[in-house]
Amino acid sequence: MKTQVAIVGGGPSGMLLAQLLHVRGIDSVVLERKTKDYVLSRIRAGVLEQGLISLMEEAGCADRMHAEGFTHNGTLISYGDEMFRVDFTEHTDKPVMVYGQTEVTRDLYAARERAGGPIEFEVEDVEIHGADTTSPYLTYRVGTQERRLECDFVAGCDGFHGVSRQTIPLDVRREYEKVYPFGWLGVLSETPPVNEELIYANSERGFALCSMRNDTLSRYYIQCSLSDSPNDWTDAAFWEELKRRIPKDQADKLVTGPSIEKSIAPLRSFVTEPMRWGRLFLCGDAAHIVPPTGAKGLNTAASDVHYLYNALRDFYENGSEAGIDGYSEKALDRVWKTERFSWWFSSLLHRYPDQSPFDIKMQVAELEFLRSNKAAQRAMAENYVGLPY
Ligand code: RFL
Ligand code: PHB
Repeated sequence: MKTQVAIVGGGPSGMLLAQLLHVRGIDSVVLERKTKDYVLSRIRAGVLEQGLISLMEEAGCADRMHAEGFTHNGTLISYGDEMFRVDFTEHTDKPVMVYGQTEVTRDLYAARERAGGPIEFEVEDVEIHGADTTSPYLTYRVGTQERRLECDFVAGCDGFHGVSRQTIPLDVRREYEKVYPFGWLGVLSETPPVNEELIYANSERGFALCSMRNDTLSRYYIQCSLSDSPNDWTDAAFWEELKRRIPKDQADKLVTGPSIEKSIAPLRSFVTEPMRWGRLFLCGDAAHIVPPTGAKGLNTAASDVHYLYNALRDFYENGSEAGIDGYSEKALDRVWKTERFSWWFSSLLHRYPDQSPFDIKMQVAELEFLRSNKAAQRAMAENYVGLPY
């Protein structure tokens, strides 16, 4: 089999890239390790920046998002019983949209199917060959069948545990990592959200986040120990703990109910450099991870897709290699800025095991500064709604 762009990974990065390329008449084949049902059962991100919204529009996949997504003009931040709001539109003119990653991915799959674009599911043993030549190819297995895919370019959109990053030789790759000493326990429940905007809560018992998918579906998170398992937490224990971490007036109106999904995510900051090796380009979680505080993971994946899609267009439409040559540098420049914001916002809101009373005073002072200082709010809002591409 032969294609122009081989895409490893059918998560949101891979599917968005495939659909954008399709709109411009550039062929791709997507290879996905799991089944479609499995990919669409993962509950992850919930907040979309304008950049991703625009890319979904350009990909022709934005109708349901615009009909069902919710525009949010600000967010709430609490510490103890204090709560304040950062207004995005006042400071940046840009809102964000609440629309689940699961739905984004579902819309992209539907578009791919309508377009008849090839996707191979349940592929195993994917190997990328000749990425440092002008004629790379992939080998992989589906069941007992060995297959080969020849291509001009490989997009490594296979997430943090994929093969693409590992294909870049160790003497070329530099990795930067920070592992946080806690995780997030997340619960999805068919209950109305406690508040119409998200609440990021710093409490002496640890961080909590009140988020949502729509008027009847809520998503809540609490900071937990890395040694916890979701089964250690009954629904009752989860609700009890959440209520203790958010302001009392919010806790009093929280509607609880059975969880329909419960999972624990570790928190990590990670970047690999460079994001390009020859004709292999890394996109999204394959190249970088942020802690979810600030909702930057999916959105940063989308900005990579933007740079790569435009670089490939420039190559196929104008014969220019400038975009592909500049891809890694451009993408990394924005990646490091979102790494900084996610790290800062995580540091502001979580309890750390080795935190001293002085460190806690610093968190409170920073929260009070943010509460009262318009310039600080503006900096926060600019990062939250998404830095320009
Ligand atoms: P994904 O989604 O991991 O998709 C990679 C795909 O590649 C497949 N794959 C392979 N396929 C073929 N061969 C192989 N060898 C393969 N190895 C892997 C996998 O099966 C998978 O389908 O990466 P992608 O596309 O780069 O997308 C990144 C986002 O999923 C991620 O950044 C976000 O979910 C992070 N994130 C959030 N981001 C936001 O922007 N806003 C949020 O509100 C937000 N909340 C979150 C989050 C992530 C969370 N977890 C669980 C880590 C909340 C949570 C709890
Ligand atoms: C979510 O709704 O899943 C969500 C929202 C905001 C975040 C992280 C996760 O910062």
